[in-house]
Amino acid sequence: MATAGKVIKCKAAVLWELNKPFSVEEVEVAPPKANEVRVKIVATGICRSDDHVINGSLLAPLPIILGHEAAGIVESVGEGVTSVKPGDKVIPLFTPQCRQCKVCKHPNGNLCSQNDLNGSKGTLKDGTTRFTCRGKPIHHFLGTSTFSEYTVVDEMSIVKIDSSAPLEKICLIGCGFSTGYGSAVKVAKVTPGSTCVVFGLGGVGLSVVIGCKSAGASRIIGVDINKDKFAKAKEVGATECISPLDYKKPIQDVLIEMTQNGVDFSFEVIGRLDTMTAALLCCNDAFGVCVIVGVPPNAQNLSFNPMLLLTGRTWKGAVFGGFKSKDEVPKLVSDVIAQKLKLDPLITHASSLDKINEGFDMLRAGKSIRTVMTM
Ligand code: COD
Ligand code: ZN
Repeated sequence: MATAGKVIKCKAAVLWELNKPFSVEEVEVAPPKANEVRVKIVATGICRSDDHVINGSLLAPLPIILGHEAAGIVESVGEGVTSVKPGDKVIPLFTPQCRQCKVCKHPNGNLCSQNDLNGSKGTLKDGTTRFTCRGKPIHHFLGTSTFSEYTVVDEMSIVKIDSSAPLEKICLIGCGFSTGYGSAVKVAKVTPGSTCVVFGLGGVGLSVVIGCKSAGASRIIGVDINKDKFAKAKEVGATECISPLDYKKPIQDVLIEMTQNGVDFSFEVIGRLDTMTAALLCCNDAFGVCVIVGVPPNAQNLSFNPMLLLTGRTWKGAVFGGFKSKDEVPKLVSDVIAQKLKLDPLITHASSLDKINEGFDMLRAGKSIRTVMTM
């Protein structure tokens, strides 16, 4: 490509300060160094976790280019890159898979030790950034930074996908869909005939519902304070939906009554301590499994009576649906292409990078599930 080895000037949405709108402006994107890949982003979704950075509940260094749910095409590669080449369709991976660390070598975990989720550095693996804007270095987000026409990622944070994949849909595999779906099928391991409850019916929560349904759950109860979310939840598989605002009793007591002593599997997909407690309490005390999917507010703790676990409950969590990203994303993409998995119900709005602030306003107002911006 004519741009290989050169700095690319392009448009990106830069977040300079917390609780301020993005500024869409020209940035310089340096060429990839060794073991790095420069990608032309084709489509990127707006996820609540990006908003969590803006409002300070997820810590990341500023200024920063956010965005972590995307699909694109490789523009150029640095020395030593072997798993992708220019022209390949790819998905950036906010949970990398280095294949060298203890977690990557373990059959079960997926939180590669090279992840930038905990105590975010905001750089690539070598500790530096490839973005500058108005002469200042701009941080990377979770090794992905997809709210930019071009981005640079480490090779461990990108995977080649089928060349026939529709990028404006498949981008949801980069976060929301996989996070929710995997939480049901891989983390909870939902069983046929079981009863499940999903707290929070946003893009991730709906993907949990889809996972519960595909695993054969016979009863899937959606819980949300916004009743506008119920129709879509039922469309993708919820058998009933309730709002905590309609009851005087705590919602866990309502659910325990509805299900004769609690559900088999519960999922918290909001990111609030009170609903995390309710999710734990509403699962059956002897065999219930509760999965934390939502990101809790920064530096807040829960305290609870250990008897809740001693009786037999399981309390667990995972990022990215427990999927080992480089290994499992291509298969998820193939399942979408084969129409075994459907992403269409999750995409409510199509937009562009110039309208990014409007896209976030719609998410905050509860009006959108997923807005996908095409570049
Ligand atoms: N009770 C019931 N429902 C509520 C409440 C409440 N008190 N408060 C809010 N809700 C509902 C809202 O009405 C909304 O429908 C839903 O909860 C939340 O949905 P969204 O659309 O705001 O959010 P999502 O689905 O895009 O994502 C939410 C997560 C919290 C799961 C998000 O942060 C996430 O993706 N976490 C995954 C963890 C992870 O891997 N993060 C790293 C990159 S995402
Ligand atoms: Zn996300």
